[in-house]
Amino acid sequence: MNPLIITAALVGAEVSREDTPHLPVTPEEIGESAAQAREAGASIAHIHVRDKAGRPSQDRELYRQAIREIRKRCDIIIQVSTGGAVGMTAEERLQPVTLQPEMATLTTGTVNFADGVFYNPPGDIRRFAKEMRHYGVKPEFEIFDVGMVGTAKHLVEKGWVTGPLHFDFVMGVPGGIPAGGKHLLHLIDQLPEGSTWSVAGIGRYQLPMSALGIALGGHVRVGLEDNLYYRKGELATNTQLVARVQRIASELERKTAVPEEARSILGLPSLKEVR
Ligand code: KMH
Ligand code: ZN
Repeated sequence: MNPLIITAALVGAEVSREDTPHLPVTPEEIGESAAQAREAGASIAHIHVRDKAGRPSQDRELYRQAIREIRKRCDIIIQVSTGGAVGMTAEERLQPVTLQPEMATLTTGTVNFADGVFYNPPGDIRRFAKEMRHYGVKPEFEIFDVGMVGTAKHLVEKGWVTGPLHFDFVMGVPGGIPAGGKHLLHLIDQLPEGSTWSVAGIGRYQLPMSALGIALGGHVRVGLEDNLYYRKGELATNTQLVARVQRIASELERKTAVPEEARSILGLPSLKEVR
């Protein structure tokens, strides 16, 4: 099987330090958490940033600092969020794309998100895709429900996104597609030939969905953005969550990709060419 890409979703926007003391919030903490996740087997760091009060932010300068802190320490692929937090405007959310990170998320539809609405109307989706193309940023399609795959394919048909395509199925958000094997197989079925995919299970679904992703030849996203617990009642660190996936993959005879291998699988240029 192809080497496994583990994405570490280190921060997120919905979790706070009150929920867990292990959440990285400052640029230095995000840099340190990314380096530890890389050491444990992650090849992509999916990041959000926080302001001084720990609130979710999409501030370009904060992203610049976080990216610098990560790069000081390691070669992990840096993927910024353009989802931000529920309620943010498109302008706010797009800020980190202008820093030309290697990757950014692109959600291709609106979805209820617990008590809020994660708003992604067609005009915004097109705008996000075009900005990413303009700045040379590879999108990761963030799929919270089945219809979003069709919208992603439409962007490709129009030429606003070009391959190779990468999808992340976020499963188990209240309001989105439930986490489960049948739903995952259905999502995989919708993908254009040659696409790569990863799966992120929310909360207690993180572990079983990771195991399915490994076994089915896909890739896996874990981290505190999606799940706070190692097991019931026991808070996790990002490193522990990544290391567990690495161990399961190893038991299943699936090698874990280092960042340069992940770049090659995803069709990204080598870091040496970027630097
Ligand atoms: N915080 C969610 C509303 C992304 O990073 O692109 C959206 C999100 C997805 O986290
Ligand atoms: Zn995110």
